[in-house]
Amino acid sequence: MKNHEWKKSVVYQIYPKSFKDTTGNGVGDIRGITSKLDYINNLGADFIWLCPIYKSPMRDNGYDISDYMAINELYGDMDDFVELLEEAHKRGIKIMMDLVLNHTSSEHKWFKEAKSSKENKYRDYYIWRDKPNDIQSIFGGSAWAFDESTNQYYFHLFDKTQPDLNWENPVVIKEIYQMINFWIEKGVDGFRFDVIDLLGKEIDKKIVENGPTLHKIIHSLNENTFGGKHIMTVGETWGATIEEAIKYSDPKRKELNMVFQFEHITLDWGKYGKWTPKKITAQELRDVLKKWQLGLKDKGWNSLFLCNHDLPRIVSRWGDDEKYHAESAKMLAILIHMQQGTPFIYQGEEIGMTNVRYNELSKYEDVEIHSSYKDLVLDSGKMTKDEFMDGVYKMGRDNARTPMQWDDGLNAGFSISKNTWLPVNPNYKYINVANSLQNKESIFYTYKELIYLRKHSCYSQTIINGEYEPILLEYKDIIGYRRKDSNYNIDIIANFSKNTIKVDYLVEDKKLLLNNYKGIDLDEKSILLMPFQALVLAY
Ligand code: TEU
Repeated sequence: MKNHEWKKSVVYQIYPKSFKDTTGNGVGDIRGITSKLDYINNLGADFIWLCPIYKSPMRDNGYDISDYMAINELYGDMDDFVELLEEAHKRGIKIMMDLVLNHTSSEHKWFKEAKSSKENKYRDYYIWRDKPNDIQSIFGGSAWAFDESTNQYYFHLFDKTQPDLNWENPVVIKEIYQMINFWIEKGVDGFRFDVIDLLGKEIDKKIVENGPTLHKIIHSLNENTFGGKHIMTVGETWGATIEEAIKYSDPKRKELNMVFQFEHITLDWGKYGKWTPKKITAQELRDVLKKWQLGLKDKGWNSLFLCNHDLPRIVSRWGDDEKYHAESAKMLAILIHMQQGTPFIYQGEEIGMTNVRYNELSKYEDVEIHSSYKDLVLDSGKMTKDEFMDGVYKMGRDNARTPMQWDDGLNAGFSISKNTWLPVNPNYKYINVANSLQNKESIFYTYKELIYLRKHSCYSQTIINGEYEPILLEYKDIIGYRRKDSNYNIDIIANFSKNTIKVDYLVEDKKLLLNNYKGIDLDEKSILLMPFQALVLAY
């Protein structure tokens, strides 16, 4: 994208299956998204990241694509998509597609052909070996599946119904260019590239992430498709270091506009990764945020997020979804959004949607939950079922995928169907959009204000381009930082705990831009921060 426009954008992520159902089948759809564009416009986001809407057997809810150039019938058709694009554009909202280039569905024509015989012209679109090595699937178990009819193993880093494409095959790469250009011609405005860091892998050497050909592949993608066009690009990178992130996002290298990296959000992963979470401290989080803010300064570009469709709800995770629901949700929003980078808001985050708890494993839909259960509980016995369920409640992906809570009516206003594909979180009776819009003190209006400050206020330049400097380092539960340029200083002070903390800080005549409590308890030299209190002061 030109003119550094990605630096000014705020993205709203939509998981179509759970956003809004207009047909009454219990599953969200494209027309549902179109019907809610005014809501997104009201919030102030100017980009939508649309999770995959392509034809798919939906084993991984669209991250298993069986035709990159067709719309999933569950969600509608190409006319619906074009209408969504036009209606979004009318409102100044752009649409970013989610592209899964690492793998397809095993239902994709390419894979069906590839599997039919070793001589088939599509065979080399995928990765086949006579003997598997010990690379593990990200969803648990071996990354190799045996194909009986051709007597070889194919490689799949995710589910076995998601075979990895062979990025060493130039014909595959050409097909992908054509497909991306098809969407560019349709008028889309951006791409989020799923697990982009896996494309340059060298399987026989067991190199999976950040392989030797990765940046060459991305640079060529840029040159042959979106480069020089009005397209925003984001790369999902689980294993990026600062150095890697700069490679992706330094504009001079002509790769992508920004990375979407997870170092801060995996800080609380424990022995068995996400399934055994541990408590995060303010210091750990502050250090990682600081590392990325300073590390990418003037060299690369980061996205700012706490939630997405793969992560639990942040208010339940790092806040307190009962006693301090609104306070902690607002504090987390302020903490993340006032940094340098492009903010991403995941549907429902702006109203403080929380984790869900179904009492049966069978009620969960997510493929990752079930394959990890098989791996960690049934096959290896590393965890007991109870321990695993605890992990699911805290960290499972379905926490983020429950239907969007629009109002306190049937199925939270998501659908008129008797059953929704995933049960609605019972707290929709009070946590819902209608309530949030009515209550001027709601979490929604904090997000709205954060977007307004970034995009339209006199502090815009300071928030987008200003320097970053950590402050108040002597307080172990406080995360504080200053943004500054020649016009303004903006101090962000967040209490990342349930304790009340006295902080030596002079408020004087600084302008209070945001406060998630009604007032500030202060004297001449200090402020008394309430549990999860967050302040933004400018001067
Ligand atoms: O996610 C990549 C990914 O690695 C996640 O599966 C992640 O490891 C996991 O959720 C954390 O426990 C992307 C998509 O965002 C995800 O929805 C897909 O399932 C995955 O790729 C496969 O396409």
